[in-house]
Amino acid sequence: MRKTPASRKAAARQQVFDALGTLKIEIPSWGFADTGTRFGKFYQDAAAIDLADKLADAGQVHRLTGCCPTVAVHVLWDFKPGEDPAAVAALAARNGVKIGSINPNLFQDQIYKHGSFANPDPAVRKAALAHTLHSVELGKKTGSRLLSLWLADGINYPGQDNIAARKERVAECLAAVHRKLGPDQLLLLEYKPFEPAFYATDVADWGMSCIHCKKAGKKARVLVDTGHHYTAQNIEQIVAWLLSENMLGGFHFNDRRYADDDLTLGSLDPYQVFRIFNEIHQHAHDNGGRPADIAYMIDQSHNDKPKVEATLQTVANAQELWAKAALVDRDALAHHQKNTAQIDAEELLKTAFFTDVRPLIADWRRANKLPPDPLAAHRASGYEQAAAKDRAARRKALGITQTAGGYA
Ligand code: AFD
Ligand code: MN
Ligand code: MN
Repeated sequence: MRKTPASRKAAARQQVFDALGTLKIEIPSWGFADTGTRFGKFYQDAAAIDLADKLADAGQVHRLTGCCPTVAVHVLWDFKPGEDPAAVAALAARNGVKIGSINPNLFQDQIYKHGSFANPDPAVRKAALAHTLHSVELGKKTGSRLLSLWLADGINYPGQDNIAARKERVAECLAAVHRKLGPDQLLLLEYKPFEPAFYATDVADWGMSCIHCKKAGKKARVLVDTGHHYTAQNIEQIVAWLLSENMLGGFHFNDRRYADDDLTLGSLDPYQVFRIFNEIHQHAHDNGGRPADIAYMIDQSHNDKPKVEATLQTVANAQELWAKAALVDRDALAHHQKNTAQIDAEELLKTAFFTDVRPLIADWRRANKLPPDPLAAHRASGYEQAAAKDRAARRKALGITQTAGGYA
């Protein structure tokens, strides 16, 4: 039956509604606290001081967007020594959210100067493994499914260490972690081409992460941080390969211009994000409509933008590009691909990408009893001003003063 403009419009609306209903985006606790670059920090009165503030901010984002039910936590930045994980989970629940992925910290302690899992000193590897196993147990108590592991390990100079030996040290530790995972837990191994190491990072690309994950066991998957690629790299091709191998665990979303800049997702290159989401929708289409079991997590911490506003903006960007990618006519695309009609195929993607889905997203939000414009609703709520007043007063009472080098 010929499609009429009205039926096409109705179909697009349903596609967008269905797509938005499946997208859940995890927000990072560290996105709400003051942060900086190696050149310094610019403090914000409304920035979160402690985990309670971070969970309150996350609750505000989820209340306004309806699609951010979980919060990624950083073990050393969010949990005081001996803190009760069950109490943290209850605090999250009181803010309408849940604790999501657990991020061990294997890069700040002085012992990690020459790496953690890859360190030539067995005592350092033992300490790193102990912290990571503690993080696994913590995740079992917070009800977290994902252990999100980033190794900053690497060497800065040729000859500094035996590259293959470092690979085996990492593999041994990953296998030990994998053995301790709970029945429903997954280990996500993040890769990054450089920084803080500048000659050879131990888990530098998707291939290294994939090999480590396959060796570690069936509950290990690759974590793709969109900022962790060289400028020319085709990220959506990596995503298609990992999906095809059932090795894609999920994403850390951000955008970049030069390196791991942690800029707002879609702020520099929205078409790249659309192409990544297009591969995910294509994979679901090719697998009987079953969406891949992957985690969509934001990994941004803005030095300049207001924290909650920046998170709301990121979530809205992700929803918009996800909805656009859902509009690609997969049957027509397959037809053009079969006939190597490359211009028609490309134009099909561009038609979806240039479709303004914002009115449909606003309709979806209204249908789900959410504000049609979360950012405007946040600004009208007075949340930011109240948080700034409360937190500035608490910093003063705590004697926390902002200095050039950090809080004193
Ligand atoms: C830094 C690292 C990596 C990690 C994040 C949170 O580059 O992306 O996931 O910190 O620990 O951005
Ligand atoms: Mn990351
Ligand atoms: Mn990063």
